[in-house]
Amino acid sequence: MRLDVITIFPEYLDPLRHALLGKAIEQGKLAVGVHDLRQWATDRHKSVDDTPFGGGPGMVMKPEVWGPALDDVATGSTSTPDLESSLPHLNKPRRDDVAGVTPQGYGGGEEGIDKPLLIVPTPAGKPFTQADAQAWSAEQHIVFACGRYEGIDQRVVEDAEKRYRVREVSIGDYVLIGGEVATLVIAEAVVRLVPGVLGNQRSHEEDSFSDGLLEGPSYTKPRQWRGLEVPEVLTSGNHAKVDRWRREQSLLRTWQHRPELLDDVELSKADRAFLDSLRD
Ligand code: 6GU
Repeated sequence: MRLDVITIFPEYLDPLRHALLGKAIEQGKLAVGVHDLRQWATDRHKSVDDTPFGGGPGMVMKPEVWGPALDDVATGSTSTPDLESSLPHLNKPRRDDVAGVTPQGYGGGEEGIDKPLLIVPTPAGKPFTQADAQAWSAEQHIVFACGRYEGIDQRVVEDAEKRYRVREVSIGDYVLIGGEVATLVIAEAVVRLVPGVLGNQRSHEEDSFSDGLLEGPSYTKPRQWRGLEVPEVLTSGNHAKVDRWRREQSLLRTWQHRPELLDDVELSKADRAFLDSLRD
């Protein structure tokens, strides 16, 4: 997979070189290019924004700068070197390393799969979900356009449809200063699902959201710590009981923190009985 990010704050994207993503770069499973938008500014002051038509506060990012930037990045016609991994990596296999997963697209009508995917992070976008992360993990080339200020001239997004499949997405109901941190969030959620990057297939089949429920609590040794015991069922050796207990912990957490998610989950008779017992 190749990721390109266009931003006026390239150093903000440095975390992409570290940890899991750094390892993916090191292993050749990921290439990342971070591009300074000002490269495409044409005036003496390298300005990238201007006052909004119709008046109002803030500034809007200029189409004459973003247009050529997106043209060049779509075709790889840039001079920026790719990011290097921060890790002098110990090529030590992890205890849970197994073959990766098969990425799952959304299925059905693929619009111009040849075009790269352009992600425009914006609080006015469609909510980003685990299903998007799963689908995008099968992409060859994803470009992120990070806007600052009051956003990017909307004609840039419209025009980009010629060369990209464009998605305007939000990572939550709050406002960030710009799209950079949202890009880090989305990139991490997507890249960890690229086959061979995370290592352990089961660990994301059991992720919160993958089955529509939140994950329950986890425990490790020691059995007793600061007077607190690990739940007895987990040390019982009874796998059926452990599975049932974990399912109920997931149901409990979801009921406590995200009750609306329960509307879209397939519930067994036993699940319903457990949830009914909570409501009493
Ligand atoms: Cl994706 N971008 C910005 N700038 N703010 C946000 C956001 C994205 N998602 C929530 N707030």
